[in-house]
Amino acid sequence: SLTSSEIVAKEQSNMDDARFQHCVRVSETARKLAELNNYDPDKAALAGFVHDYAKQVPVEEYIKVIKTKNFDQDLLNWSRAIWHGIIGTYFIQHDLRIDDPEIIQAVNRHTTADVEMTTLDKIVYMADYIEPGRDFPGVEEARKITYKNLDAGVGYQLAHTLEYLIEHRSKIYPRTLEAYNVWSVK
Ligand code: DGI
Ligand code: FE
Ligand code: FE
Ligand code: FE
Repeated sequence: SLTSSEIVAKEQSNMDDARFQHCVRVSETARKLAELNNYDPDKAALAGFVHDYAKQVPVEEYIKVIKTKNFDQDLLNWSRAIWHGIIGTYFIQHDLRIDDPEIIQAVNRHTTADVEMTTLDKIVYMADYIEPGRDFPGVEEARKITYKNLDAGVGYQLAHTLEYLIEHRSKIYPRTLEAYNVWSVK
């Protein structure tokens, strides 16, 4: 496996500085959420750090990986917003040599969430949403809810993401909708 400074160097060279700083803040926020929810803080910090490793991988490279690496071919109908979590795991395993199945699953689920979520899945999903660089209407409420109750944070984020996607007439990934039905519906 790679040393942590090798992981940091690879990550830094795979994205611009704004994205790298976001990953650092998600890592710190994930560590905090782990401490509050009795989860391994170092593992949460690593998962948070790598979660967007593949965010700026070129479209052509994604298409090649979907076609040659046994991914569901329906993924060709989506875009980088969906790919960088689900297929991002391929690049994290291949380039960063991180194989921990809990970390890989948390990255896979970090954009869409899922019907079943482990504590680490929830930590990464919420740290990405509430890290201190985020600034959108409702982020303060999201922080307050999430620091009090991680599950309630997941429900809050899914409902607001669905509202946002519908408002912009964006295509909803079925897993996002299925997760909303589990975590947000009263
Ligand atoms: O990678 P980040 O920007 O840090 O955050 P993220 O991985 O949570 O991605 C957020 C974006 O993903 C946001 O613009 C909404 C979008 N997204 C989430 N669920 C869906 C989706 N986009 C589409 N088209 N469909 C979804 O179901
Ligand atoms: Fe992301
Ligand atoms: Fe997210
Ligand atoms: Fe992110």
